[in-house]
Amino acid sequence: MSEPNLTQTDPEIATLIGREVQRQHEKLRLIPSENYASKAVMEATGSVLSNKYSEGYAGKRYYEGQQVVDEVETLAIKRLKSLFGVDHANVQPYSGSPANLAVYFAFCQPGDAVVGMALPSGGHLTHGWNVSITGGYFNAHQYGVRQEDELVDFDQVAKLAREHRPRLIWCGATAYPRIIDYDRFAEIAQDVGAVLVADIAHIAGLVAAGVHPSPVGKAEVITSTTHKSLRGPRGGMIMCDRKHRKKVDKAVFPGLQGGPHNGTTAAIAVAAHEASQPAFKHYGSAIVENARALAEALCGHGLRLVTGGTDNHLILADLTPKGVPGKVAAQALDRAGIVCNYNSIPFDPRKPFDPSGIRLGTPALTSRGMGADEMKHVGRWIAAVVEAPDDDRLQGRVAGEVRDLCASFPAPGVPASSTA
Ligand code: DSN
Repeated sequence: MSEPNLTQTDPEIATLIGREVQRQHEKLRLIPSENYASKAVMEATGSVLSNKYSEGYAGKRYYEGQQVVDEVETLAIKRLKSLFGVDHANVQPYSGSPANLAVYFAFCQPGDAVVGMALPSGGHLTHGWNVSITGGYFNAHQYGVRQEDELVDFDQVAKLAREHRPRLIWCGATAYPRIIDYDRFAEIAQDVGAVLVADIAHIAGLVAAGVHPSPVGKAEVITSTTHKSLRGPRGGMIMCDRKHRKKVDKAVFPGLQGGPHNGTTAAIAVAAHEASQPAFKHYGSAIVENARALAEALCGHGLRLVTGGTDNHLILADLTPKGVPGKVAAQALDRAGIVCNYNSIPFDPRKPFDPSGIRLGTPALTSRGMGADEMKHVGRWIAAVVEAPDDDRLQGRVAGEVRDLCASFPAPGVPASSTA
């Protein structure tokens, strides 16, 4: 008798996954940190490699049977080194937060000073925000953006660096729609002898495609997730200068983690291969063009965008002038088939769980092959729903139009839906 499949073994979970398949087919996924990984990436992720334990690194493991895994991990590292032009890559971090924590462990003692971007200005929790372990165990000083133009306040970065002489300066963001100026950050870090760490989680795909400046040669350490604009599996990585290799590897294992997730490692290798193809350059450009087109459409419909627009994959809309809280808008949009997240804006007078903004991004829509024409429709739908978040009939009508649009743009990596 053949082995039972998921539907036979656990129909409840199989049904839930089926519903998620349908959701991913028929909704517009505009959360900027989400994407559709390719079928090849999904296959590698769910492969037999995840049955294997491999604590250690290639050639130096604590378990036997690494004939295949050693080659897989070596290939992933080689491909990332070539894709980003770095000396070293560690592909074992389970995701972005563990990657960042490993960097603290490699370079800092508890209580050491660090400088990072504040969460409400667009930074990540792990860049030293107070509710994160990174804000609790280290002496974290946070910079923000300038009130007048909502761009990184480099005077504040320099002042904090001079005052506190941090071990690490973090740059990179999760809700910042403009180019990160790595030269300015590197200058400040050099002046005070700090290690500059660039967290490129959101923009890794844009960097790989050459449509956002690369931090290589400016930041000694670069961290990232692998599943956002890079279109890899859910995972993390750390890239660094040769001189930091040992420290970084030791911090990840045995410092912070046990066995790497080998299916993920293989899928990172696949994603790095895909990102090295000429088509990925077009993909990266299209993400940015789509974000610009969506930003223009939203501005045209009277929405206020933080910094006035975008240079990357991400848009932060301040809904204060519309008198609609971000959460109310995000929930109404979800009912209309448009999925985004509510988000704080710089100097937000509202609380993080009920902030003034929504955050939108174009990587997933671009993976479906949508372009500037589609962004105009999306912008119109978003503006209409935000104007009337209680209008159920409008949301139902938009959800239908969204479903029709999605039907013409198949979602990569998502199996055919039985109902879509
Ligand atoms: N949670 C991610 C994001 O949505 O930006 C960052 O880790």
